[in-house]
Amino acid sequence: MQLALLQVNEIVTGATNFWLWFATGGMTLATLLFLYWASTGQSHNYHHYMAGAAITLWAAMMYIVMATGGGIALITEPTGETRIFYFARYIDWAITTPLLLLTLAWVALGSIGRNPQVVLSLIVADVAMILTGLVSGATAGAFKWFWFVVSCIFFAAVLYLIWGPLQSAARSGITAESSLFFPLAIILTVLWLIYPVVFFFGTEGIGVFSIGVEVFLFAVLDILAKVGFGIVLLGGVRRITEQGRTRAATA
Ligand code: RET
Repeated sequence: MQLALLQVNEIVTGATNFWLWFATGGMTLATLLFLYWASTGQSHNYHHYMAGAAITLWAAMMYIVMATGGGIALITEPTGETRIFYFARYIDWAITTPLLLLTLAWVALGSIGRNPQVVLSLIVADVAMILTGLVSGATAGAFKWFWFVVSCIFFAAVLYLIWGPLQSAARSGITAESSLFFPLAIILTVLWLIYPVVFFFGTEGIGVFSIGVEVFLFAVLDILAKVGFGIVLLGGVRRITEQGRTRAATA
């Protein structure tokens, strides 16, 4: 146990820590940017900006937890090997992924009230995906694969709801922002599909990647999936409002 703790200290103070602080900085800067956009943007876009800022703020807090050595559990595998498990990630994702889906649903539907069943199903399937993923990562031994498969099934349900009902709502063009749906849904789908791959090859899975590589990959993915996605969404919403205003002024 003592040895395991010493090893943990050594691993967590190297490049791993750099990437955890890097992500903290990226998320904090993005929060400031989104809040600035909220204060200078049109009030009817306020919910988009505030959701964007809430997502990056929550992620920044969870990254601080991890960068300061918290949010870790040591899992001892049946082989006797001990691995570090960053459960704080899942506290991040359990809050931020439903919010990301909510922003996509707003773009497609305008308001949740237009199709509350789809939004609720999306959020339930998504939270179930994250929580069963957490159980998978925290499980020692082969049974973790059972939870991995369950999590993937919930993920398939999330993708089905995005590309089924949300897509058809976006196609009918009920919202001014519906043209943003396709780029956003594609970015989201591509990036989100990489998460289970990193998990599979990482320390929770078959262990091809070291903890350092895994922390780096999740940091890059988290920044793209929250900050990159947020910039495309909020920049798009801003542009569409400007175009609407110019059109109104010249009409
Ligand atoms: C896990 C492992 C188990 C199987 C599946 C997973 C999917 C995770 C996803 C996470 C997305 C996170 C985002 C975070 C922040 O922006 C839990 C890795 C399917 C899709 C987008």
